[in-house]
Amino acid sequence: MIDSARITVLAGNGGNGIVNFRREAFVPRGGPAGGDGGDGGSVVFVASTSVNTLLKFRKGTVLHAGDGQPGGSARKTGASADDMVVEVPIGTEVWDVTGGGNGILIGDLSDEGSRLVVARGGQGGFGNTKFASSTNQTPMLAEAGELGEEREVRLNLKLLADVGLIGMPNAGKSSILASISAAKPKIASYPFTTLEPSLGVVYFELDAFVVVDIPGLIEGAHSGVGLGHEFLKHIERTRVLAHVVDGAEPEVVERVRTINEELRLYNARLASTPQLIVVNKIDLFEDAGQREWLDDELHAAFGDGITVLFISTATRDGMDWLIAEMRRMLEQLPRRGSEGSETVAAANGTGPVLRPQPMGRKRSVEVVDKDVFRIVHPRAVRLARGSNLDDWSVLVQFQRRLSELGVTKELEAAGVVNGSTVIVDDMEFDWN
Ligand SMILES: Nc1nc2c(ncn2[C@@H]2O[C@H](COP(=O)(O)OP(=O)(O)OP(=O)(O)O)[C@@H](O)[C@H]2O)c(=O)[nH]1
Ligand SMILES: [Mg+2]
Repeated sequence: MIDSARITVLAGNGGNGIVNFRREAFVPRGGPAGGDGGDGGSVVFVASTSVNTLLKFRKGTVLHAGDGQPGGSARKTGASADDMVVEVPIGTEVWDVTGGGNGILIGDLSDEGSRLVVARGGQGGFGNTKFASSTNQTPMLAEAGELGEEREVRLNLKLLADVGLIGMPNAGKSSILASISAAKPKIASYPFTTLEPSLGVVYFELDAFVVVDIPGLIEGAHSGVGLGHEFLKHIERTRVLAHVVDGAEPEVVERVRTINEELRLYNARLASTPQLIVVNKIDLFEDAGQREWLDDELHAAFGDGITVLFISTATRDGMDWLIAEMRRMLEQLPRRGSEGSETVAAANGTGPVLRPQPMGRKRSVEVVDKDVFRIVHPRAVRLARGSNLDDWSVLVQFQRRLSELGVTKELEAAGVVNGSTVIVDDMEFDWN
């Protein structure tokens, strides 16, 4: 059972802005007309009840959102890419492990419809139209699109069980879990075989649900007798309880009643969780009448409305029926987290959006060496990448823009003087 996965997410790059001029008769260069690039798509996770496992995130999975298109002539903005929306199971934690180690928790998708922007798409670059001003009618600058974010993330799924298997030791709870899911709990003919809870995913038609098997309960469990007490908390949030009882032992009704009383004493809410009575080991019944007689007794004791199933994990008698009944009961109950208007709004895409905090503002300039400086201001870098700085007239405009961005001031504060070497992206020029 996969409950953890490590994948790469790549947001789309923004499209480049372009340098372009309107064509007019007798005018060598009409007004600037270079359009902006479109935005790159983001990778967005949405918590959904339609997925229950992380199985689709196989090792080496790369989720890659599309790139924005470059700008066009006549001020046409390039098309933005759609966000890549990926459904993940409710209860998925997203850890950024790009920097190694345990990583940083960037989101916890615990409610249906909650969204997390895992990697933000790059913004489109400005075309030269955006750089026109009263003093510069022929702007030669354009920005390259911003690169989309790239992250390594680990997904952790905190499995919340839908159905809890409860009952006295040796009733066959672990045998049931092993029979209906791929889980391999320890099974043995003595009480207290199960020492801690185990989970299994049960696939039914196109759906799946999670079942938890806990250690056997005995009288006094609520106050710490036996092993069960410590584990009752694991069934507090299950939506259905399957109460397993060994039908071949005497006093079936009494044993069911004892356990129910323990649940009530532990937490009154547990006593009202919908329950299904599962009478196991019917292969050991001596006469056919035993089943009918027990059925009557259980209904007389716990009401006509209670569902009683007779099964045998040994012969698999009634097992399909058991799965179908668990599914039916779950279907009749509200989905976990689907109560409340806030989550309903979230399901409609208007709910809270979790977004990783952007890093604090970074510096614009780095000192590389004595008298060598690098401009790292993101907009300046994109401008350098999107413009032809080999042309001195473009370089002049670029330097003016650096001053507007406040980069010049920082360069000077860092010690740049006439003749210093300034590097931006993969270009190098002398400062003056
Ligand atoms: N004859 C028969 N034996 C069964 C059946 N189901 C389970 N058993 C046996 O009953 C014993 C107990 O089964 P487990 O599944 O370990 O019971 P449990 O309820 O998980 O027990 P604890 O973990 O101790 O609480 C094992 O020896 C099983 O092989 C059944 O349908 N028929
Ligand atoms: Mg067990």
